Amino acid sequence: MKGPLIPYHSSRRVPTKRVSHIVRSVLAAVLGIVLLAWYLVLSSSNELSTRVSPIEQFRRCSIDKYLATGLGFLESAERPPLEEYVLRRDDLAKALVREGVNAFVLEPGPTFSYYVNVTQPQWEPWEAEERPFLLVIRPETLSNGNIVANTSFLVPHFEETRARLLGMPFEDEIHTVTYEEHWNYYTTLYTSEIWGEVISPTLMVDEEMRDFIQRGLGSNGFTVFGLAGEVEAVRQVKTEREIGILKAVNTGTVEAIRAMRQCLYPGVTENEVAAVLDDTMRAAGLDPFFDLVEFGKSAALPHGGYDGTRKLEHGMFVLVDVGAHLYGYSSDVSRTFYPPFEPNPPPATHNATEQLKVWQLVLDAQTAAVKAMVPNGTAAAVDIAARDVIQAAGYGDYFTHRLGHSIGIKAHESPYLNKGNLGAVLRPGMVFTAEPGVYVLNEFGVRHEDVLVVRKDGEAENISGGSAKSPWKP
Ligand SMILES: *[C@@H]1O[C@H](CO)[C@@H](O)[C@H](O)[C@H]1NC(C)=O
Ligand SMILES: *[C@@H]1O[C@H](CO)[C@@H](O)[C@H](O)[C@H]1NC(C)=O
Ligand SMILES: *[C@@H]1O[C@H](CO)[C@@H](O)[C@H](O)[C@H]1NC(C)=O
Ligand SMILES: *[C@@H]1O[C@H](CO)[C@@H](O)[C@H](O)[C@H]1NC(C)=O
Ligand SMILES: CC(=O)N[C@H]1CO[C@H](CO)[C@@H](O)[C@@H]1O
Repeated sequence: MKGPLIPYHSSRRVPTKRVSHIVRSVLAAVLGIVLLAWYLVLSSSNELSTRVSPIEQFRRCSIDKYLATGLGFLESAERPPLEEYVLRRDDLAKALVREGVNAFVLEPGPTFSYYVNVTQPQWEPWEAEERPFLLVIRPETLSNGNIVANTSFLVPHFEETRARLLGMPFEDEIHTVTYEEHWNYYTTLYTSEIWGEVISPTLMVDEEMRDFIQRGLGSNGFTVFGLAGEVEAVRQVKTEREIGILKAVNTGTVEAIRAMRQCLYPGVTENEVAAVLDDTMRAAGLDPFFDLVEFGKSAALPHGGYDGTRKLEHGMFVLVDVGAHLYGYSSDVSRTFYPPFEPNPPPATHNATEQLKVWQLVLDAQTAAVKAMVPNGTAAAVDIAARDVIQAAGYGDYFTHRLGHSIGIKAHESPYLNKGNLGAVLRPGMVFTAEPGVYVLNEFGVRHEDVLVVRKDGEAENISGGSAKSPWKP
């Protein structure tokens, strides 16, 4: 068919047939290029996926297994609302009345964050400040007889606005007592109107209050007492909201270990396992802050000491002790187990008889400790219950540390479970780790660490995902 000619300029006259031919060639070329590019991309990504390093496969496997649990443990956690902070301060006010002191005074740190939700780095992003920023909580008896907290802050004048901008959990504006830098700020606090009729106020200070501030208060009219009794007990006894967060973060940490374990392979190093375990926890929004991974004889040192380059081999126990944060609360759990490639039972060449015996012994000791974790029992009795089991089996000298500690905002909080702590009496709502261990130098180490809540009736409640079942089911 003869198409119309392009009129007007002869040099531009090209027959349609030729046009469509050119278009077709161009299209074919473009298509060819696209196909080639597509092929190249596909083949290079194939090549990439076959080139994924063992460590990267390990990481993906661990995170996938963790996510496959559905992360249901997160459901028990919610950020403490404003009412929770009001409740904590009012409980403190009642404790101050019982202890007969006029105020509790503290500076930024974990206890400060417990009462007013500001962490030390939030107030002091560079370093601990030499200018005191003090939280002063006084009990006040209302006309109906209720005792509530009345809170003030001692703050440098130029920092007053910054203190208000912290948005601390109070129903009303915060009350401040301000000082200029050339003043004696202890006298400023002493002469402030907050003491009303009280002539010579008595203060209880937090255990983390720095010495120069304690002495400053003590030599400027106040009588200063160290943290003790009912005041200390306020933060030791956890609310159900706190227990909900502790349960989520501790169960989530154990579940991460369980997921990671299924992906272990011979030759991986301790440091690589720690990095993958950290990434696994991050996949659930947990924020790891320590991670101890020890293979074989590394685990004979309870807090590590080797450089983390030992490679995983058949017949080795893996000991993991790890902690993470969620909503400002800590986890701290340990598991000792075999990698998935260790046959059950292990072959005779793996010399596992003693390891297996000790694994069960440490679990029995943990179970005995949990049974002793009852209201009105002592911290010492819990430690002794576990220690007796290990001693009776002839391993007493190999259980070289205390049984455990309380846990909350900090991983290690008072009361501490050691056999000398006869003065600390357990109360419902206290949360403890139970972490007996046996360490045979240059051979191996075993530790099982769970987190438990002392309950009013019955056995302490495991809030770390249930205790270990076997070296293959940690
Ligand atoms: C406590 O602080 C956190 C982090 O800054 C914040 O997300 C949360 O809303 C605060 N809680 C209250 C009750 O103000
Ligand atoms: C807190 O104490 C101050 C000083 O004694 C007083 O003026 C104020 O009314 C008290 N606040 C409350 C809410 O009771
Ligand atoms: C087997 O393990 C024990 C400790 O559990 C150790 O004393 C012994 O030397 C080991 N034997 C061999 C052959 O490795
Ligand atoms: C613990 O001791 C207190 C005070 O002595 C007592 O009131 C309470 O009933 C005791 N609780 C248990 C569970 O024994
Ligand atoms: C649910 C569960 O497994 N609870 C356990 C928590 O850990 C302690 C200590 O081993 C056990 O005694 C509980 O049975």
